[in-house]
Amino acid sequence: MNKETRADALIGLDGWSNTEDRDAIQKTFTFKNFNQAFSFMTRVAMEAEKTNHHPEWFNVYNRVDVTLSTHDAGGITEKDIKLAQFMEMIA
Ligand code: H2B
Repeated sequence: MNKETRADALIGLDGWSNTEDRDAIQKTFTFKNFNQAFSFMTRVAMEAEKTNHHPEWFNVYNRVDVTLSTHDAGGITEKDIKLAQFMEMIA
């Protein structure tokens, strides 16, 4: 995905930014508690399986750090933007 396309996509994705050290995007989601965070993760997991596109993430209590990249492509693709949009829709 070229720089312009990505920049445009990021404008519509609140709180998402480019990862420093690799071609990926990231966001930290903060919820009220663990239950809310894990519910979010469960819904994202269903979508990930459906679309065969999976997040890298790290959870501590109410926080979920998400990194999205298309491993097969070695960088960001439309699939990552779609998954980020899905996360925004349900968070
Ligand atoms: N998820 C992500 N984020 N990137 C991929 O390239 C990818 C994936 N590839 N989920 C899929 C699974 C692939 O490994 C399997 C074999 O279809």
